[in-house]
Amino acid sequence: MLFHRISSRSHPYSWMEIPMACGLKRLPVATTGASSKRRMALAGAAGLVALWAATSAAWGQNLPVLGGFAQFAVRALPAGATEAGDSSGSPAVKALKLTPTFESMGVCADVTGKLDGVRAELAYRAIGQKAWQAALDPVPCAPDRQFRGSILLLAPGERYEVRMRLTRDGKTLSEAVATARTWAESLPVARTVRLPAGVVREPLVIREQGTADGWIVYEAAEEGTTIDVGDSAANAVQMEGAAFVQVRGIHVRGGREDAVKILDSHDVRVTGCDISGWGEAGTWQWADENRTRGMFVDAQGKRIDGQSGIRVQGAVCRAVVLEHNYIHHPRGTANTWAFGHPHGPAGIVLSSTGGNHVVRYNDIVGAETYRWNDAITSEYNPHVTGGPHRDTDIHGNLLYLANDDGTELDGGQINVRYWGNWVEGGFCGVSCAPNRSGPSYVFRNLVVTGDERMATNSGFKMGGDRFPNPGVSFLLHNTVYALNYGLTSGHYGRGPTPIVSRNNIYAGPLESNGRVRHRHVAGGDFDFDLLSPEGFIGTTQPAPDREANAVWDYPKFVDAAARDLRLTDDSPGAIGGTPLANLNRADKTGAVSMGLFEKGAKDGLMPWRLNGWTVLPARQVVRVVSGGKVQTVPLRVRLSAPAGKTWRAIPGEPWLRCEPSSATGGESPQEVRVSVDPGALRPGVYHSSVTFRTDAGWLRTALLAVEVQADRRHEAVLDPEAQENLGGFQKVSDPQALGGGYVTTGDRAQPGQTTLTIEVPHDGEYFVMARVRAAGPPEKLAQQDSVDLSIDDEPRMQWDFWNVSHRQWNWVVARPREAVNGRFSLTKGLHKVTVHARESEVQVDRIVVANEPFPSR
Ligand SMILES: [Ca+2]
Ligand SMILES: [Ca+2]
Ligand SMILES: [Ca+2]
Ligand SMILES: [Ca+2]
Repeated sequence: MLFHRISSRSHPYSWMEIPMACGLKRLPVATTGASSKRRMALAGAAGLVALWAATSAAWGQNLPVLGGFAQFAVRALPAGATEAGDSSGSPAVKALKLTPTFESMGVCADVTGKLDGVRAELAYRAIGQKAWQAALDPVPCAPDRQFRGSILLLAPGERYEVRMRLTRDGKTLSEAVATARTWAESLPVARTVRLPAGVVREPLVIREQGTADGWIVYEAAEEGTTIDVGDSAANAVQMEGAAFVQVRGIHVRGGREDAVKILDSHDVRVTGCDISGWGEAGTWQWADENRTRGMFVDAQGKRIDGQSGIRVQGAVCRAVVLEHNYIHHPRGTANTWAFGHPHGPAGIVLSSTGGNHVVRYNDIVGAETYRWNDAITSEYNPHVTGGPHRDTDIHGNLLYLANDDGTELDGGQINVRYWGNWVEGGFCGVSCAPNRSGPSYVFRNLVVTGDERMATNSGFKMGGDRFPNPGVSFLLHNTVYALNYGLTSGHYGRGPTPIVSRNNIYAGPLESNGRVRHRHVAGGDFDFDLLSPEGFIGTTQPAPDREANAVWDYPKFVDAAARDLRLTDDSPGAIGGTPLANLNRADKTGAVSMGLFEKGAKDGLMPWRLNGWTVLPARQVVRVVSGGKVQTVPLRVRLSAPAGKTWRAIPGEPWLRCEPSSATGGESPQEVRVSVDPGALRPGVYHSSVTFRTDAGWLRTALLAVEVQADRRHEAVLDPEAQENLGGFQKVSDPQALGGGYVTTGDRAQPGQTTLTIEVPHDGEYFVMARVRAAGPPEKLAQQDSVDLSIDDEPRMQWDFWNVSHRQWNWVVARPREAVNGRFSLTKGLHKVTVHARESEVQVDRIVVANEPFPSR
């Protein structure tokens, strides 16, 4: 066997800390009677939590070191303690339950017997195959007295045998085998309802139920069906109490609240729909200082939030498949964190459902002025039933431009799998907080961050210990290209939460990017990742027991700007990963590539879709002049079976055009010329897109960052070190800096200021930029990344840079909450632009004010 199993060696994940952190009130209360009293007396608060019933992730025992991966075993009980429940006798699997999707199998094993030191192993094989394949070790989930795990990357419509073994000290104690078939791609259709061609103004309401052997399919007319209800109904499409129903290929427009609502329905599919124009735009408001400032409110003054392209709601909802949908241009947009938690539209919401869903191959595409709150969101984040809840797959999706999270997995996260997704633009990429029960598997995703202000918290947002027995989150083989942190933990409680991180790349455009902020001395099983040397915050770095086998270096990507995040052959991390069961294989030399792509991957295209369906480059930067001439950029489209025969291009903006806009595919790539008409665009950066759809329903979206320059640049440039009067700023001579020097706020922020007087030639919009750096240690960058800004005699505005390095100079555009889009209106004449010291160790090399957000041309 090519992979090794590896124990987590010397860093026990000490759950003994939980009660000390959170108090007795949150301990499990299931035990009663004399024995529990005795346990309490003997073991105290800490010992109680160490009972099997609460040691949901008690790994790190002295298991033999065999390789690179965490093993999970039930931890030994404290001396004198006894177990609750079915705790006597030899350990055994009482029931082995399999819950399939198309490509995964959730495994839950109820176990009995005396379990301390017991480990479970999982293996699988397709019926008819001889050899068992190893899967990742399942984890003990104490409150349910279960071992749980997932088998990944299976074939659809195939019957599999799954074997669980309980072992202690390498000896098998009990073994159980169960079989189940993964979901088939094709549906047995009893009846097809053809919808009328053209525009239908009535909502489509479905309360029907088919059967497992006879689905009912609602399908668009050959010529196309648009259901456009405007504001006349809450939803354009509504399923209520439906079952074994598919809705396919329709254009969905409007709906006062959500475009598509699936309420208490099971075994339903929404396939290949084009969904836009729902919800309420609202009014942006400023008046209410505390509650709604900076948010969009309805006529009653209420914040608008959670209006979704597709809403799945209610405990009856199970086995809901949302696939191949193009979800875009809601009526509203979300505020940024400049005004507190974002409120606004979502692409998909999973709200308190029964779980076991699949969300795959959707393009949830925002635009510069149509930002998601979360592209895929959970209701309600702290509930076990929140979000994907359990036995759910989210894969192969594009999630573009959220002001909060690309995806929330928040909730139970019981056998939730998230892979092959491309998250682009977001304050956070993927939220895994809280993980109430676990385990969840987040693997081989591309996460690129940056919200509307180009601000980032982190690529992965991980939980804490607010709830007892948090579940394990596996982060495996992801590539995080973040502007700030690669990962932060401690959300939902400050104490530790179980994370297993392997073979990930945590990086970004600056060398300080991708830092992992995991505060806790205990907990967190991180190893074999590629991190920047600035990297692991919250412990001695590199800690001997954490990231012991990491590569502390900067990756070399094929073309990060084009979002080809493959590693070059000579990049750090091209070897150095660890073999993982069910997920990778070492090559002939024993090497495993870190990050999202295997070595030798044919293209760097995300998200994971069918072979033979590519649109490249995945992203490009286009420079045009405001009011100027049309600029054309090429895309290469390749389409072959089974992804479809023909394709059609859908520009994401009225100022984009594609030539040709449709064609028949073929083996050789076709060139599509995308023209950008900047005639009506003000100077600025516009995150936009072109989406391609094939006749078989497959989507691909290419991203365009359009930089619109001013027709004539007007700029004022200041080297602050050349100023006479700097207040508390100190001058530093440095031949590497522009103009031979810079100013710094020093180790303590003194009241310093530097003023640039500019003559504005015309009334208009201007941007303020600065070339900055932070001098202090990288773990303190967050305390070294802001100044205040004032214009003329107006009040000061806080200017957070969001992205600084301690070594590299970086240009940042001011986007304070008073001007989130960076635009300041100035009238013709003289103006004073003043930068005031605010935090320590901030270095300012140059300040530029220009009528476009580019520091130079
Ligand atoms: Ca949420
Ligand atoms: Ca969120
Ligand atoms: Ca700060
Ligand atoms: Ca300078």
